[in-house]
Amino acid sequence: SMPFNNYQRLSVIYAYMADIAARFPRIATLVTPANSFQGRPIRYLRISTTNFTDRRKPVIFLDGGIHAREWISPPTVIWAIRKLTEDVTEPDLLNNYDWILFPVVNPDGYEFTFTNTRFWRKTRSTNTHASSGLCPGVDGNRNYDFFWNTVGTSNSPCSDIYAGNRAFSEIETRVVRDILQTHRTRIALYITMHSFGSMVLYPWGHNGALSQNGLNLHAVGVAMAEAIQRNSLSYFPRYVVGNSALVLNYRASGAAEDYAHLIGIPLTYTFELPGLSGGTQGFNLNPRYIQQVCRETWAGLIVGVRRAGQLF
Ligand code: 0X9
Ligand code: ZN
Repeated sequence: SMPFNNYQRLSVIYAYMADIAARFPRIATLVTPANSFQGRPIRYLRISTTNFTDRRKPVIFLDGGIHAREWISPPTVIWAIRKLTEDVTEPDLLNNYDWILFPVVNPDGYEFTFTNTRFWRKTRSTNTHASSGLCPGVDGNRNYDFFWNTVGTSNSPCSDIYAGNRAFSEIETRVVRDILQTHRTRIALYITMHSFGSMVLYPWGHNGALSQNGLNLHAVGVAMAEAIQRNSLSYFPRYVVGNSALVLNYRASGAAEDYAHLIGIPLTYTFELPGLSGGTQGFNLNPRYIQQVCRETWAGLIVGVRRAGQLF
């Protein structure tokens, strides 16, 4: 089973997902919708006690690892896989919801942070811009078709917030888009896992305005953060809940949580998971805290999923 005492390479994560699909064939289905720019499988698990056929059931969609260096993100999604298969302590979450659990959206970038550059953020594509090869990579979280490349983005392929040469230039974001579109009317809750900052963020991130569903977004966000806090450690930062642009104090267009909300998903969030230091060291959360962050994040998810179900 999955070791949570350290950050794991993609091969270990994929082996765990394949093992779960093999051991729980009636519940878990491994899906490989495409290969990454560099040819790695892009992979997620569908978990359902009714084979995704009950259209009245809400879908919960969690993704991680779109930003390669944010290593604490994938384990929190993998933990959810564990809690819905190997270690079910909330059977209602398994039985009353269908799940899409996508731990590593950006496998090329993720592997690059192990083999080359620890603080790499973007994809590794080179075919979408002029200086191809010189400065690879697009910021996946600026690549969605939501006021694409209008604010908090860059046209320079060398920038860490390069938006790409068009919306959805990246196969990795197209795969997430296709999941969101396919299950648009059934996804009750979408959360994209990032680090760091201990924040629960919701739309709209390009201008700081609240959406029509702002009251529910805030109420469910606060409920999740309070549950996380109750299960956290005294020396972990307190979670802050609010609009993405206001809490972060910067505007950014083309983000996943905004796109998902735009197409009609009522509850969409970016979680900024904890980091215990500033600067890039915030991405280097000591592996001794992986389990702690996974446990407290799952506590928040339990609350969020049940609330999403009530609102659905
Ligand atoms: O800037 C981002 O993409 C996210 N922060 S991170 O440090 N993980 O890169 C925050 C995204 C917030 N959402 C919106 N701006 N809509
Ligand atoms: Zn991020």
